[in-house]
Amino acid sequence: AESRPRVWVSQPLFDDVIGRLDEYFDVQSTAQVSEYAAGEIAAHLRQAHGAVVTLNERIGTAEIAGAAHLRAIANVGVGYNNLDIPALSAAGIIATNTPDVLTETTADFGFALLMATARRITEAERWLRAGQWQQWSFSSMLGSDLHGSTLGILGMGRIGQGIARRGAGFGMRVLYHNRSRLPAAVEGQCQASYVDLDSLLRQSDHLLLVLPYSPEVHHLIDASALSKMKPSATLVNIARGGIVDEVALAAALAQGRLAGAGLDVYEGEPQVRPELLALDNVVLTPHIASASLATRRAMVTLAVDNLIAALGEGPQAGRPATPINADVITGK
Ligand code: 8YV
Repeated sequence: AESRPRVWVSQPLFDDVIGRLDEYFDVQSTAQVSEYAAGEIAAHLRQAHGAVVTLNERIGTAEIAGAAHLRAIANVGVGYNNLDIPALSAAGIIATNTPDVLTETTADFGFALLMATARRITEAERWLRAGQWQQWSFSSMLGSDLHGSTLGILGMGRIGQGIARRGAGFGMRVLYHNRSRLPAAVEGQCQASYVDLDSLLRQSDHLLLVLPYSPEVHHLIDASALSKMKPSATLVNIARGGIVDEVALAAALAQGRLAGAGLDVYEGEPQVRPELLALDNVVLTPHIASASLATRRAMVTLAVDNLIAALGEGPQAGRPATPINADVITGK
């Protein structure tokens, strides 16, 4: 029989969803969560026509060197800072991501992290479990309110808008900053007002980071930005760790210049800085904002459909639903 295109799946995802690739391709997948060296990724890609990857796999010039057959990479995740898009485009490789399907789940989690941080839920639970609840005290574990406060959203894409709608529902005043201002109709739907970054930092009682990572926003939230925030404010990051200078953040939290932080993402994840681990006023979760069962399944489903289409198969042949570098497809 004629040999079929080969697909590499970098991590264990959902076997039944990944199994749909078998109809068209020879699939090589792994049963174990794997951490790959660059050379190992390159070796897998050299054999492959397509790949399904996660944020754990960094793919750039070195990884695609010698990947003569590679035509498509389906990233499971909306953020794609793990991919060097210019390098993939230059090599004629289509890249796709998984927007939309994770928007509401991720916005829900942003709010969960905000509430846990503002109301000190995990801190209070640690205290209780440690047997320190000897008597009820009127003045212990006092947090800050969401209702009536100002919610700041940095990055007003799909997830940011989902968070804005939730904020309005909680009776918060919603401010946002974004590379570009949203159309008035969209601002109206989200009940959110545009402000410059400086005003966002100064006015927010609760600041959520929901912007895509790029080198331009590396350490955007540094010591100087943190110094503009209210000492009573909380900061929540569900975007990418590199947006925040964690050393400056830990110092601000330790010195009472910021009330609390909720972090789902880290500069060196899965490593978390000891300075952060040592603090009580920070809620730390392991990059799980999109991690509901239904949404994680929907992400893999979209990635699989994208790959099938990008490799010219199935009902959408040649037209993956959510390409990152659509110019590769159209040849423009
Ligand atoms: C994913 C994410 O878990 O979508 C993103 O950008 O960070 C998460 O939803 C991750 O990308 C999986 O690869």
